[in-house]
Amino acid sequence: MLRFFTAGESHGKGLIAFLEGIPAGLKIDFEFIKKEMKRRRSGYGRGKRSLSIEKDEIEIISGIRWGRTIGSPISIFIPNKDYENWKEILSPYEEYKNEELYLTKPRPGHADLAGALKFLREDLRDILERSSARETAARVVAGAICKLFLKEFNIEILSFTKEIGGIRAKAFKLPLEEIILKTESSPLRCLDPEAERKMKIAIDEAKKNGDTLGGIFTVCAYNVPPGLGSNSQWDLKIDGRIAQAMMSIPGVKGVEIGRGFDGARKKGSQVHDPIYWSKEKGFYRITNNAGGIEGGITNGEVIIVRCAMKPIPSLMKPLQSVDIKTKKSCSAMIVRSDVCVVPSAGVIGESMLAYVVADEFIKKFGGDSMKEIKVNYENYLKAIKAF
Ligand code: EPS
Repeated sequence: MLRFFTAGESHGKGLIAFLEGIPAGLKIDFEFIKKEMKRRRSGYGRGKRSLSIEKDEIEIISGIRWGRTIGSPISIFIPNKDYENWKEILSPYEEYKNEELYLTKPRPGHADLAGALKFLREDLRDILERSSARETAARVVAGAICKLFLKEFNIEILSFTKEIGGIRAKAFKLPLEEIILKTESSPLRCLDPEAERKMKIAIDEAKKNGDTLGGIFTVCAYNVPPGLGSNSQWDLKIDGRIAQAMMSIPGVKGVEIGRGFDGARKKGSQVHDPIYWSKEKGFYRITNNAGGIEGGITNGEVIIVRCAMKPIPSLMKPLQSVDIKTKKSCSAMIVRSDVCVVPSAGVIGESMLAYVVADEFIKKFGGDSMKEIKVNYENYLKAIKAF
């Protein structure tokens, strides 16, 4: 079983990613991790901090020796470069406490007020520091290791931007390599250049108006074997686990798998994917409306997940709010932020999907070492072939 946690405040000393359960002997490609961190930090619509302040260099604390995992918990530290400017505000020591710095004007749509009520905190900073999407840097470092693990079994995960500010990209049927090539050279990680041009204009417009934009991103996992997840109990269904993982990404308000909500408007005969068999391929489908999952179990087709992200709640032209100290009506606080983070959210979605698929893979094929898990996996593939 894989376990994955993060810790750290947005402007604190740094973030920690903790990953336990990756088998021993996995080769760690540090360049790959570096690239993944950069992919998350970049994108048109990002603000000053992620583009020019943070570097997301990683420091391995444990679990990796001489380039390979050793089976012990992996912990990784990501220092926050911006901490230099926040040392006193984020200090753990009481002598730095300063009530004049309290933030008391919650942003509608942010965790500010709900969190202040939950933890009974008078300074909204105690809430917003942890609910900031800066935390997702730690998810991506853990996700990169899960991806490296999955690559050993030829499983690849990618994402692309489907929609920003209501502008929808055309659908393309492209091979895996081409999707990767096109998204990696696009500032919005979008496959449709015409839609991307309009999305960029919409982002510029939102920025000019002190506003923000949300959108939709798609995450896919290729070459996943059939049989991950289970139909036998509600909390073992892999689609349920994926939905929870995706919904945990800051700003995500909707998740669909395969045809999702659109399938609800169609007849059964139009939605379900007919089954075929050939000696070379085994069981296969021509369509994939199920998004690679049937009955909470992977069916061997590509896993397709689509996530809806609301616009960022930190507005330069703030909405109506109430001061939690005075209870007087006010405008919500204004804080430095991004305008649109949908392309980054796609990369974070890849990490979350990589974590769930790697966890299910390890559960099914077991093993404390890569050698052991590879033998178990080969045996399962043979059993499926002979079925
Ligand atoms: C974020 C607000 C911005 C972003 C940050 C997430 O930070 P700040 O308030 O310091 O300007 O830059 O994202 C990152 C730093 C990052 O690496 O993703 C927020 O409130 O969610």
